[in-house]
Amino acid sequence: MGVFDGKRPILYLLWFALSCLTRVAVASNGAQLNDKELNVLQKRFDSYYSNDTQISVQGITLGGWLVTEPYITPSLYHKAINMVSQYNSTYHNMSQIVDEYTLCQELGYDKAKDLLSEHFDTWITESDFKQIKDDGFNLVRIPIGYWAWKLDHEENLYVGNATYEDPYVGEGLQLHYLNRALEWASKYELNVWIDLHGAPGSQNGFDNSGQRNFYNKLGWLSDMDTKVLTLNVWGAMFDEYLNGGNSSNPIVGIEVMNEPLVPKLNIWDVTQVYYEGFDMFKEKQRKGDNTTFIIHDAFQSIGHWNMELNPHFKNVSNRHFNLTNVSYSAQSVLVDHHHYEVFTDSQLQESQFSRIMNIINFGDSINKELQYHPAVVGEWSGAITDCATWVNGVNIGARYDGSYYNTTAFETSQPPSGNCTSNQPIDQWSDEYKIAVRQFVEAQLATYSAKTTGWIFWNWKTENAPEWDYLQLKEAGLFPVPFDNYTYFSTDGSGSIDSDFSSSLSTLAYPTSSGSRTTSSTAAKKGVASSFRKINLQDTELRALSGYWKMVLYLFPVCISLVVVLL
Ligand SMILES: *[C@@H]1O[C@H](CO)[C@@H](O)[C@H](O)[C@H]1NC(C)=O
Ligand SMILES: *[C@@H]1O[C@H](CO)[C@@H](O)[C@H](O)[C@H]1NC(C)=O
Ligand SMILES: *[C@@H]1O[C@H](CO)[C@@H](O)[C@H](O)[C@H]1NC(C)=O
Ligand SMILES: *[C@@H]1O[C@H](CO)[C@@H](O)[C@H](O)[C@H]1NC(C)=O
Ligand SMILES: *[C@@H]1O[C@H](CO)[C@@H](O)[C@H](O)[C@H]1NC(C)=O
Ligand SMILES: *[C@@H]1O[C@H](CO)[C@@H](O)[C@H](O)[C@H]1NC(C)=O
Ligand SMILES: *[C@@H]1O[C@H](CO)[C@@H](O)[C@H](O)[C@H]1NC(C)=O
Ligand SMILES: *[C@@H]1O[C@H](CO)[C@@H](O)[C@H](O)[C@H]1NC(C)=O
Ligand SMILES: *[C@@H]1O[C@H](CO)[C@@H](O)[C@H](O)[C@H]1NC(C)=O
Ligand SMILES: *[C@@H]1O[C@H](CO)[C@@H](O)[C@H](O)[C@H]1NC(C)=O
Ligand SMILES: *[C@@H]1O[C@H](CO)[C@@H](O)[C@H](O)[C@H]1NC(C)=O
Ligand SMILES: CC(=O)N[C@H]1CO[C@H](CO)[C@@H](O)[C@@H]1O
Repeated sequence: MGVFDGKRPILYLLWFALSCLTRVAVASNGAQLNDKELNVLQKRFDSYYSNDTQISVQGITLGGWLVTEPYITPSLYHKAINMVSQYNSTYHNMSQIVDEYTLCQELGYDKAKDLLSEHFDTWITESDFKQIKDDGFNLVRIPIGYWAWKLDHEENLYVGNATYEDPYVGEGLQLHYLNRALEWASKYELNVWIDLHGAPGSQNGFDNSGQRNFYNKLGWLSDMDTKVLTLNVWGAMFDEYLNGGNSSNPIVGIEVMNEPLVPKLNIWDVTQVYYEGFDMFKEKQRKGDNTTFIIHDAFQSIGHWNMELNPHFKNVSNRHFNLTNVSYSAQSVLVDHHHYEVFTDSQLQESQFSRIMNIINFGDSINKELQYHPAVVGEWSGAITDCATWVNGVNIGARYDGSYYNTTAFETSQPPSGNCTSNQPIDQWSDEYKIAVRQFVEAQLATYSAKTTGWIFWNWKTENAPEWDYLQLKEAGLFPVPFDNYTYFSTDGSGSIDSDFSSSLSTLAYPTSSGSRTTSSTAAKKGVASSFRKINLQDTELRALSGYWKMVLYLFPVCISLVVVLL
């Protein structure tokens, strides 16, 4: 999860233009949708629903497990503080343990290993996988840090005979749990997408990379050591997880780096290492293996990666790497976009209507990208504020109430948006807030299901950050069960549609041509079907899958057909 939603100039421009328009056209700036706004949105969503077989990733992330995050499991961090203060009487200040790096550093290897082992053992178990399956998800994204591939902490020895010094616990500990997770995923017929969430030196400075670094230069790719180690770790991942490994391997995709933060990193460096990783990936991937190479968009605008890693645009790839001898299609690469609405002041001040319109426009722009690469919204949440305790970091406050600016060196000229309440348990939220969150979740589900290769919610669970917590949201009735059982944006035409809308509102409801999906629906089915026939799933796998759509889902390249249609 990113602590800021990147620089997407085009999107913001779009958002800005749109929110200006909408504020003029729909006279409401409130936290709640008025009837007119609801109608506009319902109309828009109606154009999404059709009898198309829904072919999309419906995923969930197991964040805060193999890479810990203070806001997901604050108790782990409180325990660490207590442990340190027990043997160090001068330690009574939380400021030194703010991420997994400092947790390991302060505790020392053995104590950190004990604490983390207990966490790995208990935070996610087989029953989570069973429930993920029962709840209808078809994919699990599992974040892991590069330090899992540390071989010997005394020698600072890593895979590929690299030496790199850091305090992290590794030596195969996380891999043991990952392998167990893969067995559970196989047992419950869930696909897995592995996500390298932490890079040597940190690729973004967010605490979820293992190492928080708000103010200084990032370490990743700043020297050859971090790059060599990254390539070694990728090599180990590809050796282990490509080519089916063995019959029970449920891995359908490997995301080589989560949220590399450009412009704090150089875009050219990131692109270059993506190419080197891809070349290695293809070198190690045997014929017949369909595992997808996944890149995060590095906070670049939608469309930025269209021509990269795309065999139809060799003029673009040649600037970085000659893939002349590599056989691949544009569909071998999937682009992962993350989207949150809470990490800038301007996002926090949006009305509910413009927040949802923003999602709709985001979906439309990703849709245009699908003719180049499949694209998933690989992180999103129910959050409409950044109030969850520690979501911006240990001892860091929220932008929403201004406390962020009291606890960091960042400044703002904006007055606070409001007072935080969503850091409280859901039963203490106002009805208005609950409605806003449920609508926001529905809007994202509807949009990402119809307009993208699919979605992955962040996160499966947390201790006390309910807006980011699927299980708590579901329990409180703020996440649809099943996923398309909408309360506010109904799929059956029973929504409160007023057919007599003013033309300005209709334009708003249909800012782009609405035809592409509906007109192509029959063709889409044909495309999927014919591409599916070409994909000879092994018999065992076929038996393991129940519905037609699930079979299709099993393979990411499903978008091939969508793309064929769109072209
Ligand atoms: C889907 O198809 C069924 C039967 O063909 C039809 O009754 C129903 O109205 C259709 N729904 C939509 C949203 O088109
Ligand atoms: C105890 O904590 C203090 C303050 O955090 C630190 O400076 C010191 O190095 C620690 N001592 C030991 C033995 O870890
Ligand atoms: C904790 O330590 C930091 C610096 O290490 C210091 O800025 C802060 O004031 C301390 N807080 C308390 C409560 O002692
Ligand atoms: C690993 O690296 C060390 C020095 O860094 C070297 O002495 C050793 O021969 C290397 N081992 C292998 C198997 O390459
Ligand atoms: C198959 O692969 C999984 C995941 O890598 C591993 O846990 C399991 O032990 C392997 N099984 C065999 C028989 O090698
Ligand atoms: C590569 O070629 C495409 C058209 O084939 C063009 O749109 C694009 O601008 C070119 N890019 C570069 C970097 O030359
Ligand atoms: C591609 O393969 C050929 C034959 O093996 C080799 O001569 C050539 O150098 C390779 N090209 C690149 C860019 O690796
Ligand atoms: C932030 O600091 C300002 C100035 O000291 C203070 O007025 C305000 O109450 C603080 N806000 C929060 C949320 O702590
Ligand atoms: C926060 O609450 C206080 C006290 O109820 C109130 O005076 C203030 O206006 C509120 N701030 C915002 C931004 O809503
Ligand atoms: C849809 O959700 C409602 C509550 O919002 C629930 O009563 C109903 O049973 C759900 N439908 C299905 C098919 O589960
Ligand atoms: C990968 O897809 C191809 C068709 O695109 C299919 O022939 C092959 O069996 C698939 N491999 C696996 C392991 O499913
Ligand atoms: C990075 C690199 O070496 N690019 C070269 C790839 O091949 C083309 C010609 O096919 C050269 O123009 C590039 O410089």
